[in-house]
Amino acid sequence: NEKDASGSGNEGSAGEGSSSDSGETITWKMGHLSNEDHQWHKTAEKFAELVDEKTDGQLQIEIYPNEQLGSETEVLNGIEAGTVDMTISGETMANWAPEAALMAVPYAFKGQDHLQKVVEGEIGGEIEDAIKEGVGVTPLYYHIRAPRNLTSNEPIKSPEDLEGFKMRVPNVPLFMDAWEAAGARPQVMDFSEVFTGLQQGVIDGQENPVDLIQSASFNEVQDYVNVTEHVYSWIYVVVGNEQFNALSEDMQAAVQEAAAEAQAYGLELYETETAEIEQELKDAGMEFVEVDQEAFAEAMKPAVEDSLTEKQLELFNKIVEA
Ligand code: 2Q2
Repeated sequence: NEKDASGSGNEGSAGEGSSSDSGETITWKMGHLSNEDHQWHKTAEKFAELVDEKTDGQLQIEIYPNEQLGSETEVLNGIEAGTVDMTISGETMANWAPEAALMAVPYAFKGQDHLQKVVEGEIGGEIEDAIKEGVGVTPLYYHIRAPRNLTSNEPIKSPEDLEGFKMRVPNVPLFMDAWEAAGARPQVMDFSEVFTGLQQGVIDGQENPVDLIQSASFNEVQDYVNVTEHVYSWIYVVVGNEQFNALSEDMQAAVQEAAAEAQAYGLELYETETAEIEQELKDAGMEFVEVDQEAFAEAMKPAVEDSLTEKQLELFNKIVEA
């Protein structure tokens, strides 16, 4: 956790200052981890277009895919330092806002409908507030995500098959705990390093939704998608609070309008593309393996309960009951 409390200003930011009424152009730099063909990138491009239109060109958004501006954690730190303005982030933000862990608790959501109800409801609002305060960024819109699945070069059907299995997880403490409890040997690694890690045998596997498996070409170095569906989650597109608050009210409204439209566009892509991606991964030679999901859920449960603080557990129970 590299982020400290020293709130540096917006100096040196890609955003060229706060005088948004003077007709000056402001530029926001956005760094994220997927490739250019991924739904997050295409949606971000749509968002940039809409923002350009709705602000008469006064706010420009430059998008850098593939962790070109650094890992998810580095970019979050960069937003605070003012060297970058926007990113796409979810449960990694739990390192600054514990409530964000609830976005991706293993086996907490019963599926997409349950998830959507939570995001759109009171609990989602609570998590957004916590992110604003703890991370210093404002969620603009979100993407629903396909469930996370474990990839490997040997089929993994139950937790017993995880013995000695070295795997990568993102910078999310709960994921470390959950996979350790299930019997694997997890380690934190930046997304852009995972392909090489798999190729060189530093790790045996990783876990992600099908779209990111495709985005990072993991099919070239992994044979199996074990359908653990251990995490249903969503992810936010965020901008630094300072950058957002520096805009005039009109421009803020324009950004929010663009964000709502981008979100609808992203959902459409998610709904049309997810099954296609699964088929493309199969065509590329990946085998989808049915697993004992109950056994994984059971194995991870104690870690989930131990790892969550009392406050997080409260929110967790609200989610389960939603
Ligand atoms: O595996 C990853 O790196 C991505 O799926 C995401 O970054 C991950 O879900 C979280 O770190 C999101 O905050």
